[in-house]
Amino acid sequence: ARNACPPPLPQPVKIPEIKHTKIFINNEWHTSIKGKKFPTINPATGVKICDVEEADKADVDEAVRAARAAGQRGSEWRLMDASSRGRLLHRLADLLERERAVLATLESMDTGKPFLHAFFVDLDGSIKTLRYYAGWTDKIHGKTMPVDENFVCFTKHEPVGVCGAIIPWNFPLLMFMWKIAPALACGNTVVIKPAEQTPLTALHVGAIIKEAGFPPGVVNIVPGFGPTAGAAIASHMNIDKVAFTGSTEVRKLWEKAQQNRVPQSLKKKKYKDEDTDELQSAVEETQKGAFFNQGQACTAASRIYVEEPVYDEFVRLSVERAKNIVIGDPLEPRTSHGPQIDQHQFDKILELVDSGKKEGAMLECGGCAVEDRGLFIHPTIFSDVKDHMRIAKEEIFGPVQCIMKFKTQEEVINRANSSHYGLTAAVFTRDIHRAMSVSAAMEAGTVWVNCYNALHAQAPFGGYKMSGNGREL
Ligand code: TXE
Repeated sequence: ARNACPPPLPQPVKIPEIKHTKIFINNEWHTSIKGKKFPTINPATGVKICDVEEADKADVDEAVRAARAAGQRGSEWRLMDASSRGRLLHRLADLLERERAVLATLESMDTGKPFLHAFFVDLDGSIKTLRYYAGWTDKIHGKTMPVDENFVCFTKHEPVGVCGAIIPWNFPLLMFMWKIAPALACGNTVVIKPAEQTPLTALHVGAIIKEAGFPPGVVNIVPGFGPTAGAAIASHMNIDKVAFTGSTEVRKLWEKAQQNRVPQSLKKKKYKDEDTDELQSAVEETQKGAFFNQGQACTAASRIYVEEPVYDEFVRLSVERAKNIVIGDPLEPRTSHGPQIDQHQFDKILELVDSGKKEGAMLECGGCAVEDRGLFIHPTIFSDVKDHMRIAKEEIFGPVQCIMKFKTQEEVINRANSSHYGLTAAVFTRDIHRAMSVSAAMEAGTVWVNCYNALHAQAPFGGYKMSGNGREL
């Protein structure tokens, strides 16, 4: 008989001292040229984890020089067989698997996200992204074209060159892999800046990039702040392409980048919902979509439209479920809800929650911070939300679900689309015609049907309108 015991849950590891806190250039660790450091804080406790070397423009210049040299014609990286590039990416994935518990622990400490989420979602996605792109390296083909007259004509895909990347704090490791894996698969070199709130997993990966055997300068990691290191990447004349994930405000950066013809991708959020007999499943999926990662997700299901006849029941079930969410120490396996990333985001979220109360939305649960617990916010549900309210229009980026009512399909399509954003949407229904017609009408880069946040390394990701240029993956 088979042993019915489930495998034991993975456990966080004890990390007595953070090993990698410096700038990573040319497979070596550097102190910052200006001699500056910045602290990284555990948002669950408010306690400093360690200081990290702070990269600024001069350090970015060094990193770009290293990346440029590593990608030169005749360099080890450029001469490497495409299939060998794939083997290196697989080797990096192997090492991520080996370091999985360490990386998930670091990610949990640095972001406040529950350890098991980090272990199963962030690490799984990171490893799969690497393996997917590892398989692409020798399958990037050009075309042959039957041009007129007696010629043979073909196209050949070449690396773009030095790719700059600027990433946010909500999925630090996963965003790191979304940026470097496709760039490396195509033979580019990279200068990447993790978010100032969350540099630790990126730097740990620096060490294993070296161990995996990537030549020096292929990946360079410059921890630092947006207006300094980030701006230096965005406007660098020796960087050929920039990928950015973050706020719309920093799109100023995009305009700058465009001046030196740099294509890039940005993203944001939006959401809608519909009638279903599987009400409970719709409640669960939408709520996971809203509260996952403490609502700090560009795909967050923050606006939910429910058809009138099932509205009250949907709200009731959502509140019941929200009240069972376990808030606590992110390193505890039972915890499913941790703190927000920092004071700034915490204040922004509570300010928006207050605006919801003032504008007359009905607060069903939550709506405040967890007493005596620093940056923790109770999962919050508003019903009777109107489209003109700030909570329905602005990106809250926190654990807040806004539930609205609708009558007709045409109406809900128009209302869902009346947003400047358009990253993801979802439709919940048993009616296949509805699923097809509503999803086709949604102005969103991804539309899920009867599920939410089903993201895969094999499918593209990106938005309509203000939610991005280009596609990732
Ligand atoms: O983002 P920033 P913040 C949204 C979310 C959140 C808001 C603000 O609504 O509440 O943005 O978050 C770098 N030149 N998202 O302030 O500032 C910065 O160092 C170059 C959605 O944290 O955009 C970091 O590495 N770079 C998002 C990255 O940009 C600059 C995830 C993101 O930080 C820069 C995060 C500059 N002038 C926030 N200024 C998503 N799409 O998932 C900052 N940066």
